[in-house]
Amino acid sequence: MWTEVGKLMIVHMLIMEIHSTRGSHTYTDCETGQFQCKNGRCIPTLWRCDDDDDCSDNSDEENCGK
Ligand SMILES: [Ca+2]
Repeated sequence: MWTEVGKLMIVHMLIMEIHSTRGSHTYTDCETGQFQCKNGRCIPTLWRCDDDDDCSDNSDEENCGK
């Protein structure tokens, strides 16, 4: 018979499970050396501020200190 604490533990474990399966590869995480566009795309940091719209939303050409 489940106690209230037991139920909470089960729910907690399920939530952690969902987090760990999602966490490995979300579109919000770029690898080291990559720049994340506002649309979530990852491009090499070298492509930032090169006067070319690599993000398709021009966010890699923003805040370039022009
Ligand atoms: Ca660019």
